[in-house]
Amino acid sequence: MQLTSEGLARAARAYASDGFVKLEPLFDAARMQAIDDELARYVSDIAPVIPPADIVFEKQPNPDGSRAIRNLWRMENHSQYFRDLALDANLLELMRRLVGGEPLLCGVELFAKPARVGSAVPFHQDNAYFNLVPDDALTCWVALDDTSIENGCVYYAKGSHRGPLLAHKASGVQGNSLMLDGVPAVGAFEEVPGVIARGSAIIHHCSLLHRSEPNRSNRSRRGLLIVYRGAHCAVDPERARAYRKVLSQLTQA
Ligand SMILES: O=C(O)CCC(=O)C(=O)O
Repeated sequence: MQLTSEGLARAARAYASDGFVKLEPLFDAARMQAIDDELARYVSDIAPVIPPADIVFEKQPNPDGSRAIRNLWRMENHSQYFRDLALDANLLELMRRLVGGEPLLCGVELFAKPARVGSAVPFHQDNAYFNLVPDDALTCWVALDDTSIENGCVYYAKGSHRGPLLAHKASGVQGNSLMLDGVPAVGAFEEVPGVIARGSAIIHHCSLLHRSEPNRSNRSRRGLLIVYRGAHCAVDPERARAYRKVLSQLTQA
């Protein structure tokens, strides 16, 4: 993907006003095939030997009884391919524009949402996890499968990134420890379903409210997430302490 300067400006405008922007497509068929190949290698050869904290399984097994991967975290630490993909010069140019400074890679992740057993992600703002000031961080969510309402696409609350960081509490969901404390008032925001084709992506701001539903279909819904922040952002120590407190309550429970 290489955006013209007009394309970059258009993407930056949509991102600033809505808190998210679609890139249709981001990667071509050859790149998608290479990502699939590396992911297959990752699952068969790498996942069995990564630290337990870097993989989360669905509570429910696959219909054939096998364990279903829900999330893979910190993939850039275990695969040079995914690290290089995230540090692609064209991608970094776009991220530089959107985070308003030098983009730093925070992580490459998989939200797998397997057919039938893929679980929901509660409403949250990513900055409840990151605790960054200013909140110049984002996620580039790349569709490895076509997404739909039925297979659990992500829903984005348009414009909600302009509000403050809201209170979050422990969610009890493995893989997504935090959820918004309460639900946004009905009609407060327009919720936009992120229905996109394989190879397309949606970039969302870390203060944007978003969520996803279970995969009720027979089709997998894999998202590869690449997270960046501006080098000028710093972690707010007080908020980070509050987040660690929630985490420690979870591990003691
Ligand atoms: O993929 C999903 O279902 C949720 C993704 C998410 O929470 C995120 O992109 O921050």
